[in-house]
Amino acid sequence: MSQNERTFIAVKPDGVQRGLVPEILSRFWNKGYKLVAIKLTLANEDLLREHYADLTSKPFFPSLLSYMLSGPVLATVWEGKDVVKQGRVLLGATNPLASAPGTIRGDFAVDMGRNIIHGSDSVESAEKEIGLWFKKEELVDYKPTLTSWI
Ligand code: 3AN
Repeated sequence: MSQNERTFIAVKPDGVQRGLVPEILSRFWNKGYKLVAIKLTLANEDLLREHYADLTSKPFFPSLLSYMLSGPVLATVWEGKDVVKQGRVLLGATNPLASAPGTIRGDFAVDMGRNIIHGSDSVESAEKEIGLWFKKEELVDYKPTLTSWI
């Protein structure tokens, strides 16, 4: 845990096309996190194979791949205290049947194969994922004026 911990959060193609981007960004801002990188991007297969390296042998991997390639993804990096774990709390459980109301998946998803959003599951994965999706110069280093208010 650290004040400067960072996580990678991606709004998946279904979340982007359902117009959920403003809602999702608000939840992270309202919680008190600092946005340090953001871009709308089309993933490619090589990137996704690295991003989901631990899932490539799963039976659902081909459908996960085509889902993630089906439209633009909003890739973001957020910074702040415990942001990796807190980000997962804001997301809700992977399976929408288990995700509590009040979480992003609990409020907006019904299908595990279309669960709107990705969030890093550990500080190590966050570092790997940030490096995969962003160039160093895309991470904006600034001091928010309201930090001390949160
Ligand atoms: P999370 O995204 O919550 O970290 P992972 O890493 O286990 O969950 O799975 C990555 C993505 O793979 C999920 N967000 C979901 O889109 C898809 N996925 C995981 N398990 C299944 C499954 N059993 N059936 C279909 N898709 C799945």
